[in-house]
Amino acid sequence: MAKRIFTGFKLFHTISIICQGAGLSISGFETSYSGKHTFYAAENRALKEFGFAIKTVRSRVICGRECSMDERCKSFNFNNCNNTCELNLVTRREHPEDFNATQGSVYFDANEDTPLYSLARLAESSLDRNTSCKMLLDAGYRSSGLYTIYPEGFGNGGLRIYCDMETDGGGWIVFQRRQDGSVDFYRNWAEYQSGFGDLSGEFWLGNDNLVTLTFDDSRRTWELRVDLEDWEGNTAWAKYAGFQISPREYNLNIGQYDASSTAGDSLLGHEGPDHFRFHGGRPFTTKDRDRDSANHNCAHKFTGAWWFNSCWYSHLNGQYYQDENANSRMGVQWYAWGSRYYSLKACSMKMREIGP
Ligand SMILES: [Ca+2]
Repeated sequence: MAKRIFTGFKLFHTISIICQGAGLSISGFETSYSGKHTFYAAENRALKEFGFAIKTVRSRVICGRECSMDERCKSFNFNNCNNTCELNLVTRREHPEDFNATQGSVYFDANEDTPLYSLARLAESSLDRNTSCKMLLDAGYRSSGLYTIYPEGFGNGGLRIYCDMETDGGGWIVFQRRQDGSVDFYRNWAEYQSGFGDLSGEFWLGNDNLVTLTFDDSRRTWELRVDLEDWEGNTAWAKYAGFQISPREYNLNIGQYDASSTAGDSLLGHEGPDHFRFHGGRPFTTKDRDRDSANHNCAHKFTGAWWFNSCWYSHLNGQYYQDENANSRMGVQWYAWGSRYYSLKACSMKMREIGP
């Protein structure tokens, strides 16, 4: 591939803030010159490193015509400030790592999904101060892994997190993971409060962090997703429309269960004889702090920690076994998946920002 043929452009580094708001509302336009082309726009974006021609033109429409006249041109960047038109050899889908947030630039190609990647407003500071995995994803980061985010309440150091950028559209902050039993989850209140484990492996992000993310910043709302895997390699998931952990007792506040989920609902609960085992609204219980509704301590009895009721329909912080631990209630459990006692091979819990 002809990668990085032309790397001399420094054009977009000098755009001033004056250009803000200059974006037009066109999200797609047609230009015809030896055939018909339709281009779709992503505002405040540019594909870097693959330009093969640059010129100054009167408008984005002219720039589109220039692109459609040259068969090498697969996409282009138009700069609202100085009317420069940069023609590219590739598209953002081929090189997502070079598709960057760029103030005042508009990126065009023939893909009708492209307008979804527009950045409506782009404060200078937000370029490297994203506050969630969803914002990182929208800014062009497509690889799952470790990132630092800067949400309100975490100060200049930010919060180190693992972003899942692949599952269900990506943009998820992972806050719990089990996969091999390498980390002990039978821990006390203070440890669950601050978090423990290894963000790249097994871990709990920490109840105080969950409160700061979901409760303290009331402008933001979150959805919750749980991913499960059994010992035969089957997977399932469950999703909830809301997710918030409240301060002090760390109650689990969750919204509606997504009926298209494959794992069944083992959190929110329902009317009926089993309602006392569900978790919606319940405070958190650890071996040294009993907030469950049983006359004993459920965390102690099941060697874990959870939003126990009396006691559980799920217990993803239960003791890890190297097999399904058949027919036992001990283990990493999600009862609704097949309505059975079964200790899972792997699971993760993640949250994603909803809305703008
Ligand atoms: Ca109790």
